[in-house]
Amino acid sequence: MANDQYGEDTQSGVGVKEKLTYPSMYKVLLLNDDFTPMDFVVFVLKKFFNKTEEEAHDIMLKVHSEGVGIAGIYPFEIAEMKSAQVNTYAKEHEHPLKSVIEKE
Ligand code: TYC
Repeated sequence: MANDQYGEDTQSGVGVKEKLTYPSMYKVLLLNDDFTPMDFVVFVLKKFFNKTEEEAHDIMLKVHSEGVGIAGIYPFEIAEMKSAQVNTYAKEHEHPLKSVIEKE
């Protein structure tokens, strides 16, 4: 075995096809409903998706008028966690706000 200056094996990888892929990304979507207060949706977008007041307000209005909108786009585990956090938080506050994830 031949090692380079970093102690890495430089020989036995011969013939092994190296393939690096990027993680698939998932959209975290917010769904409209008739009852969740607009201020609560804006608060959620700031709290869980690090949006500014203005960004959060724009997204909330888009969801309100079009039925669905993108809160953020993340690798699967992160998207799943944020979506679950929103659903748990909304439930705790007795609002019907729902989030789902969708492969980009
Ligand atoms: N439609 C709600 C209302 O009129 C506001 C709202 C916006 C609810 C976005 C959910 O994801 C949502 N109070």
